[in-house]
Amino acid sequence: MNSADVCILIPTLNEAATIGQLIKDFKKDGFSNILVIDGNSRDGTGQIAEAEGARVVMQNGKGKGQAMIQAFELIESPYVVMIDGDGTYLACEAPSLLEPILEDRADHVIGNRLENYSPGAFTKLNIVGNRLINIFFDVAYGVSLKDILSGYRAFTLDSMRELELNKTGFEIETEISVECILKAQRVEEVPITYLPRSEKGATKLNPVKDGFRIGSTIYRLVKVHNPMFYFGIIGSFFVLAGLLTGAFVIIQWSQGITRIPLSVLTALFVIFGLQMFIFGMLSDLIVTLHRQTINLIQEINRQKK
Ligand SMILES: Nc1nc2c(ncn2[C@@H]2O[C@H](COP(=O)(O)OP(=O)(O)O)[C@@H](O)[C@H]2O)c(=O)[nH]1
Ligand SMILES: [Mg+2]
Repeated sequence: MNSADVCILIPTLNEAATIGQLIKDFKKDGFSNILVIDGNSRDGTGQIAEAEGARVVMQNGKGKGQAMIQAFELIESPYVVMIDGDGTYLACEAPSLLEPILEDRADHVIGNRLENYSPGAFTKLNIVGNRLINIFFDVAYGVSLKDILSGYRAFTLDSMRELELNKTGFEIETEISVECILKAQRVEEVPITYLPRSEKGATKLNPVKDGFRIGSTIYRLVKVHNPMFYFGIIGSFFVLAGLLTGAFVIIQWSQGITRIPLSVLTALFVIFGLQMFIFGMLSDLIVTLHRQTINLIQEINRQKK
């Protein structure tokens, strides 16, 4: 591999404490094609990056997601490594992320932080939140990925161009992971080191607010992949509510009290809940048939080539 074929993409927002060293490390390892997409930092991040020889582009909107989407349009190198500018990831591990791609085993490689992280790199809340989000993702999408929120990734330009991305904030990694699954890309995970943030720079991620956004993104996007899961959760919620009110109605009835309005409500809950399951089954059918059509089209396209 020619290292000029690899674009190192770094989103930054006020990372003056760490960006210089990170760029130096990449250069030392032979990667000189470095693109910094900066969120109009006010601490001189952009100037430092430029002085170290990176190409610096100011993002024209807000949020890490918007920055990444904008940057993806600018890249022309066949391989891309994306990495946070906060010094929590090691530049020297980029080759191990690229390896599965260069060996043509994968289109998209995720650096898995959760196997080998330094003490203090994650807060307790972060680690619990990360694990829950990954379990939720795996159940919803039927895959076994361990760290879908990782910010250290490698992929091919072609595979990245296939992804349809819209999220502007910290949901971007979630959306990338979902899109890789929806586009049936070959995704592999490689264990990486994860270091604590430097004391000088604080995280921009709010664990509760962004955690909730990430969870709801996983849920909303699953509709077109696994509709039974999507509608099943709504259905279960209503059936459960119906069982609770129903139990109350029966207990009261056995004591000689008849609760007519609550009985009607129980019936509505249960009927609506079951209807959601039927919706789920029908949508599942549509998605399966659609997938077969897409596969067929891809097969025909491949034969044409
Ligand atoms: N361009 C740009 N970069 C951002 C923005 N928000 C965060 N970043 C960068 O994205 C990377 C990850 O953000 P960080 O706060 O470290 O999130 P965490 O790693 O999930 O805690 C860092 O390099 C940030 O500087 C933004 O709005 N615009
Ligand atoms: Mg970070």
